[in-house]
Amino acid sequence: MGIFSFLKKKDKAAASQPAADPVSSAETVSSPDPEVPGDQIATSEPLDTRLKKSRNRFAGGLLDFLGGRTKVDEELLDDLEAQLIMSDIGVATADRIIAAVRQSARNSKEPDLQKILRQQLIEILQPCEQSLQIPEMSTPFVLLIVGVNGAGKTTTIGKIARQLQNGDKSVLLAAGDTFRAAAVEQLQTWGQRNNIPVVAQGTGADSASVIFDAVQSAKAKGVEVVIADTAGRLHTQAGLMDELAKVARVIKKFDDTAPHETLLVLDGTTGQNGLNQAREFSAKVNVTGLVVTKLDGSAKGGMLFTLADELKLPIRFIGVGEGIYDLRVFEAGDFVDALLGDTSPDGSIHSG
Ligand SMILES: Nc1nc2c(ncn2[C@@H]2O[C@H](COP(=O)(O)OP(=O)(O)OP(=O)(O)O)[C@@H](O)[C@H]2O)c(=O)[nH]1
Ligand SMILES: [Mg+2]
Repeated sequence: MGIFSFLKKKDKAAASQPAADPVSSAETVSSPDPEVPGDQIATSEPLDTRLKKSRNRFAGGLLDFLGGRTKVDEELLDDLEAQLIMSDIGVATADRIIAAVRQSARNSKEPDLQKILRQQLIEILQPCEQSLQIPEMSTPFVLLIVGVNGAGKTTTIGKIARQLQNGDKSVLLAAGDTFRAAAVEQLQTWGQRNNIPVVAQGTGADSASVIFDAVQSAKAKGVEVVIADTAGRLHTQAGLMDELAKVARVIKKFDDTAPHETLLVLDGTTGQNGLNQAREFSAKVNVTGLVVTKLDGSAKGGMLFTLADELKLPIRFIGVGEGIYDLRVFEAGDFVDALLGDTSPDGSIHSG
């Protein structure tokens, strides 16, 4: 079987066997399953349609501002920096973008500010464009999902599980959110409807032991991937934050290379707060990748640039809706294009 890759758009275009391609088969589904939560709003819309609201917030102001400005001087760059900061890009990152834009404009005889800006934005994100790979292993690949309350953890688990399932990977879910009464039920219901086993104990059970049991059970059944849900928590909840570190420690007793991926789920509408969350969670567990959700909503999108610039962590996926297929492998160029709008041959950008 080899390595399982969550496919990017360009990989999808190259794939000759659509049936073996989890993402494209997901996106071409035309008849949603009414029994599956989220399937009612399954979508095959392109990314720029899903990010329309974010684009209006991010680029709307930027494009109005850039329209008709031809001279690149310090006043313009100051104004541009202010616009970037208003789009949720942190000050330090905005500074770096402006320095790069200034340099690039100086090196060009007839600087095209929009093109230069687009290029700089892509350069910041590019190193974080690293899709999640699941290698062939003798023990289950353990994917631990962490984040604050309501960030979109459980929804993201459903979306990832569906992509794996469509790619013929066997999956088992661990109901590690033992804190909130409805959480175990939410995951169990979803698992039943999708034929994905869920290992759970009651509310109040020890999260680490639920996840440990799940990994053991997956090993016994030959299941390839375990996705472990955890309770939402704030960095100020010391007990819950310590519990996360314990979860990671306990899993290691079974397999000292696990968890193989710890995904931090961040709500894209929380702006700069995402950076603090990433730092706080990274202090407790070894965060190996990010998922930024809700980019279809009121997010401005600038948060990703700050995350990329400050943390250099892989951004594995972006969440672009509540539907089961609304999870995209992160691609820097695609994201920037969707955020800025189409660039026409004359270099001008249209926001839709
Ligand atoms: N619009 C939109 N909504 C999303 C996205 N991802 C998740 N949501 C919604 O966000 C809400 C919270 O999602 P959950 O998956 O329950 O979040 P959670 O992190 O598991 O929450 P807790 O378990 O309470 O900590 C739900 O209403 C989801 O439908 C997304 O990409 N776009
Ligand atoms: Mg949850």
